[in-house]
Amino acid sequence: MTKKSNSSLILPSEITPQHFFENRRNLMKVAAASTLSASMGEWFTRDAVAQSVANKLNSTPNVALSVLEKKTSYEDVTSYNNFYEFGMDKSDPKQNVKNFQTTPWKISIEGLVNKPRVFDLADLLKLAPMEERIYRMRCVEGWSMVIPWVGYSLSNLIKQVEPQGSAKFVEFVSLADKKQMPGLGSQVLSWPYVEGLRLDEAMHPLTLLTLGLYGEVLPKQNGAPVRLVVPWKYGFKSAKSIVKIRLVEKQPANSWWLANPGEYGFYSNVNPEVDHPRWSQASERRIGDDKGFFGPKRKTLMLNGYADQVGSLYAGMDLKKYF
Ligand SMILES: Nc1nc2c(c(=O)[nH]1)N[C@H]1C(S)=C(S)[C@@H](COP(=O)(O)O)O[C@H]1N2
Ligand SMILES: [Mo]
Repeated sequence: MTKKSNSSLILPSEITPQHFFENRRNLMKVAAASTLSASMGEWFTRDAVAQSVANKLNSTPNVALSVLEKKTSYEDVTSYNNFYEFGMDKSDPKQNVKNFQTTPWKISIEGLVNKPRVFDLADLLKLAPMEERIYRMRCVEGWSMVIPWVGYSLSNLIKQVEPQGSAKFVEFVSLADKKQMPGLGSQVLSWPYVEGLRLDEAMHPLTLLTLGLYGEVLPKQNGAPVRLVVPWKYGFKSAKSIVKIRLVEKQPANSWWLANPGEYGFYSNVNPEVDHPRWSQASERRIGDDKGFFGPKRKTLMLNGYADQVGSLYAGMDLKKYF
């Protein structure tokens, strides 16, 4: 297999942030199309270089925890988003995050822990070695992507605060700031956006505290500056722009379950055998590859293809009941 056909073998140092080249190309076009002198064009280009270096987030590939599938393009990953705080259309988040302030940022870890603590972004960046992990992502709506995330196992963070024996679940709370988030005016979900995991799910190595993608810090529309990624569950479990993590005894009431408990269960494990009440979950459309609404789809895999790694978390559970 050549390097080209197996994209997961590309080192992060070899990954060129597409947007940089996009920007560069666009700037060159602007420079060429207008009456700008060549030196003016170079000046703009240098600005784009400085910007791309500032956004860079170094990491080491974790090949063992990555899938060997073609990655979804940077363009699709960053322009086809669900982030209801910024609107309900897939294109809304990218358009509406412009004034979203993601630095400085604080995240409080509290609840049933011995050492509650507020971490700022600098603390998170040095808490554990940054890894690149290419994960398959599946939205409950029936589409999927393959995304090279950057971060480390959430367990690194949880261990820092020393969970107490009574802690059984973990609650994740996203920012809710009406001044910055135009979508909060909508009643589709109760705000702030809340998600939850069982403590053993949260401690599983695959559960990623995510700070970047494609070798750069998270774009705002993807949940900057820090989000969760849980690849064997439907996308909505992967809460964005998290400000609080609470260890609790009882199963949290997550926003989607509150909105419609019959349609969105607490577990929300990807499962082709358990349909959503209004549509089948047996197949999916890979964004960028399975073209068109009536085009071909691919089979959805049990636990999104992560059954070998996480299946034991659900041993003996009826997954139709605990959907
Ligand atoms: N706070 C918050 N987190 C969220 C959402 C949201 O609306 N608000 N949408 C979820 C859904 S439905 C999906 S599919 C993923 C999309 O993540 P991505 O845009 O980075 O692909 O984010 C999840 N996390
Ligand atoms: Mo989703």
